[in-house]
Amino acid sequence: MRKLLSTATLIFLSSLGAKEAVAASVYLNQDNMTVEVGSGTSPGTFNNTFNGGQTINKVIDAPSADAAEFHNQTTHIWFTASSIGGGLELIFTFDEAIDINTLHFWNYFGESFDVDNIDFTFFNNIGTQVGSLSVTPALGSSPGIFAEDIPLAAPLNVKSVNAFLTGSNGQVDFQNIGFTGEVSVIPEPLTILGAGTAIAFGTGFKRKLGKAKKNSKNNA
Ligand SMILES: [Ca+2]
Ligand SMILES: [Ca+2]
Repeated sequence: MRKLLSTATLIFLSSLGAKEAVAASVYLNQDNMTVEVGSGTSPGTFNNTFNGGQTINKVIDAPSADAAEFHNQTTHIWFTASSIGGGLELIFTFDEAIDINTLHFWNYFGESFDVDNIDFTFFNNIGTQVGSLSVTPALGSSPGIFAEDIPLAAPLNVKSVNAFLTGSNGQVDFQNIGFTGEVSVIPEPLTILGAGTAIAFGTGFKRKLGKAKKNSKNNA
């Protein structure tokens, strides 16, 4: 029986392994996530951020993690908190659950306006908080601003991320946020059904074996 059960377990694990093997690295931007300004944003002003009908989407429009962006009115976000400690809250929602491993952050290049701290909170696909951590991004490059790649020890199976961005002087100015991760490997109902069938089969087989043993004993 133990042998049969472990065979069923092996089938189950190997099906998981097969899925992990095909999991590809994915860069998250406006193509596979959304962003909105959170209600936790402190009192303050967005300055020129939304001039001319521009939207918060310009925070996730970098086409790749290594793309350069130039600081102008159409590319950056600038928020000024009314008091020190205040900040901008952004909520990112992924199309599917992701195991995030890297943050890409295009910061402003001057200390008077750049982002000094980001508090991240992570949520799973049913909206339960699954972790949090803080990062202190470096100053951006100039004139072309490239992303700083920061390893994120984020929990697995993240569906949405809350980011609270602050500057020590109340200024929050940056170009983009992006993430890299892998699509989470969540066992599908069919896989679980398959494993269950294998276990049931094992139990039935064992019963049959027991019966055969009994019969041979009787015959002896
Ligand atoms: Ca941008
Ligand atoms: Ca600063």
